[in-house]
Amino acid sequence: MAICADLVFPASTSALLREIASWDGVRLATFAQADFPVDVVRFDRSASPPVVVSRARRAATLTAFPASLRERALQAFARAERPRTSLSLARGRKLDLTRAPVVMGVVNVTPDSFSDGGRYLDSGRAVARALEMFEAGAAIVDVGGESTRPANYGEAEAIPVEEEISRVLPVIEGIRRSSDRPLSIDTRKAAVAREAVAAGADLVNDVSALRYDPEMTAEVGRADAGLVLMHMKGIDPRTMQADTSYAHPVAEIAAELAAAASKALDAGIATDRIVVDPGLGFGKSPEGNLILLRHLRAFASLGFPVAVGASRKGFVRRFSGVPEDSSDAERLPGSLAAIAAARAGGAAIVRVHDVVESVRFLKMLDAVETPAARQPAEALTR
Ligand code: HH2
Repeated sequence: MAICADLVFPASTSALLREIASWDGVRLATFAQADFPVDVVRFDRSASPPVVVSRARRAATLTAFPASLRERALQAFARAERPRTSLSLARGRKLDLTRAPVVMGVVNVTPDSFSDGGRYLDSGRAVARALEMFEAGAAIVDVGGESTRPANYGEAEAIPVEEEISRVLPVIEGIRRSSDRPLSIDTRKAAVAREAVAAGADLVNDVSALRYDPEMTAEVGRADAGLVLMHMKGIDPRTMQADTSYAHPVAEIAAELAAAASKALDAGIATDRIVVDPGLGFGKSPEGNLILLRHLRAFASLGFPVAVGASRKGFVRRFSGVPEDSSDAERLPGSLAAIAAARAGGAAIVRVHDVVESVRFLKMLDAVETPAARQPAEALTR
């Protein structure tokens, strides 16, 4: 089954529309301030120009288009607006997404991850860290045994599959002795995914979107696990930053994610098990990451929940104005700002290192946006 990559880009200001126009050649001159907010529907593999629709007058505007375009646009709107209330995981479990975005805590059992490398190589410490994250409000914890950092942090060491398994397995088993909360395994390798799911992982987070290991698709299908398809330019983190140019950043990345999702569906992985992730920092320029965050909403048109990982990444450091050798604490304000952007763009999952702070940050945003009548009484009297 082919997933359609026609995308709806909501544009609430003329500056946003101008940015979209710079990729697509939308004729801006035809738009007055009164037309905002608008939606731009960009048709994948289509010679026709993008369709720009005033949101307030959507139905009337669409009837003016030829039937074939109207039908595709309506389907893209329907996919973009479809509520995603849960994600199906292994063993019949579910990740509740009704209060999205939920927090995915990161535990890297590696000596060399760019931000927490070496801290949780000891399995006891990694287990304790994961349990602390659940305690602090993480909905899921992502355990990884291989660094996929870009080369500017020093080339990540390619590690044999046995080594990766020996790092993550005791951690997953250790967590499972104390908790049955949702667990994810961050790996590109089918053998690691198999062992991790057998030990209790519920979701496979593949940063190569099924392109690194030819066995991975069948493995996830067999395991009936959830699957995060993350976009990376190429399949090698060591060279992914060599060329970060895209003809149309959002559309190109979305088309590759659509192809990966089609491959998963063809292998029998159900729609309600799949999450897509634009892969911030994985073959993206600093500005490219901002474009992806700014237009994140468009990825919802693929019809799956969207995950975003900006935590402590290089572009966050750069744009929040902290030095290259900055501490975790110095990177935190930028990481929280990226969470706010991901939330505004409809993200279902935010992948973070600082769970306590991220959960509190999201709680505060929720409180501000929740009318008093719907706030818990306890919060109102404090
Ligand atoms: N980022 C990293 C690793 N895995 N998975 C998803 N779905 N999305 C991401 O953005 C993502 C990811 C890189 O961060 P980290 O795990 O902290 O670093 P390293 O790869 O050096 O271990």
